[in-house]
Amino acid sequence: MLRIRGWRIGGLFAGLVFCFAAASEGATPRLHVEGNQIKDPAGREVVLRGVALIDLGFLESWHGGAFAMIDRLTDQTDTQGASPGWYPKVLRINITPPDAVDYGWPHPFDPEDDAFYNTLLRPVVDACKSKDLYVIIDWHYVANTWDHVETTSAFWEYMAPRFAEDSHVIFELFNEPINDVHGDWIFNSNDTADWLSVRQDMQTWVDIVRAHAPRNLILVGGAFYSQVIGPAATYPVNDPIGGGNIAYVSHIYPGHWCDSNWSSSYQNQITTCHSAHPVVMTEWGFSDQAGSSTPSDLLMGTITEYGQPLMNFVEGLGISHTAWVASYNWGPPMFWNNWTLRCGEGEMGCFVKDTLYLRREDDQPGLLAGDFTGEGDVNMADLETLAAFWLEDDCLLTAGTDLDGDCAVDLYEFFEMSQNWLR
Ligand SMILES: [Ca+2]
Ligand SMILES: [Ca+2]
Ligand SMILES: [Ca+2]
Repeated sequence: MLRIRGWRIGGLFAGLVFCFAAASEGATPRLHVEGNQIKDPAGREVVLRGVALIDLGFLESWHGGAFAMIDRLTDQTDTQGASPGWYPKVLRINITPPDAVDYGWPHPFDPEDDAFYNTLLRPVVDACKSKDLYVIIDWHYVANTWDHVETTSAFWEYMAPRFAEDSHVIFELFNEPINDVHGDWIFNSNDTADWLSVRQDMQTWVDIVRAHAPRNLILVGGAFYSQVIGPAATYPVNDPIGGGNIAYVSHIYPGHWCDSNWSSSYQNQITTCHSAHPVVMTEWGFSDQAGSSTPSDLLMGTITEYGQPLMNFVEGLGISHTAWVASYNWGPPMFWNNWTLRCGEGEMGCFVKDTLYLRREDDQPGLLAGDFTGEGDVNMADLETLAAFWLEDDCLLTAGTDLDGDCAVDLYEFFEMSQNWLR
């Protein structure tokens, strides 16, 4: 009788151990800003690397499906290119505002209707969590911020409370502001005025987010399609509750990087901002056939001229990045229309996959000692886990809780946990 009971208890505990072990491996703890770096709860510098998706509703209904795409981009048996599998750490989810497209796309966001959230966005965000991925929720306007204050405020009023408890969710407030206030392009004395007009509206949205979600990392785009971010070094957005967990967004394409007259000016915007704040490059990408899918040479580039030197530049600064875009007909595309990767000197698909693989173990977030539940915090839930295994010394049972490899959960683990209590 006792043995049977012991078995049952053992089975129950073994199940718990599996649960905790899985949580520990799925390490997407909360990230925060210190100086110009993004850090994990233990204070380690973090660089997130990944891929940007097209509009979520479009992807789900017209582009092969969102979950199929997530599976494709995390397939560790995909041997295309020079790498044995996919290793992104972040996916950027484009949510295109309904009023930004001149005809309806499927699954539009509507603050009065929870269908988009319940049936698509929340399941996708949870699927990413289960795959150990951070998610950037990208409100994807390409516009003057002042034309879209109301809809953008409504979006963040809706999203911030719903994802406040998700340690793996990052908010990108407004993809590409334009805000060329004086109509004089950029790299002149009015750059600051352009940025300050962006900042005014970004401040509105930061304040909204922080009223509901005090701890999620926020990404703020710059003026002129997220290329003018230098003035943010001197005139940052204010975090109304302190903490300042705000990074600035840069988008750099071949037309910027390879422009012999202006390349250094674009780079200066990044290095100037980065001297004070973290920068995240949420879009970069290229194809030497870009002209066939887009009307502009902005996207025309190669690995040698653009892809590799750009990656060297951002990695040298510790800038996180997501490649645009996981598609076959949004550009520049990573795929052919049979979902094989575009590869070679003039294509980005294999280059992105191989870059993610090479860097897969660099600058990765980890858990705090004592965060047995893997959420990024050390609190009552972890104490309950510790108590459940207290003085247990069976290695099989304590695998997710024992910190010093002696199989026992005892004062050592209690002390380690107490050092990080409520961090
Ligand atoms: Ca201007
Ligand atoms: Ca925890
Ligand atoms: Ca131990």
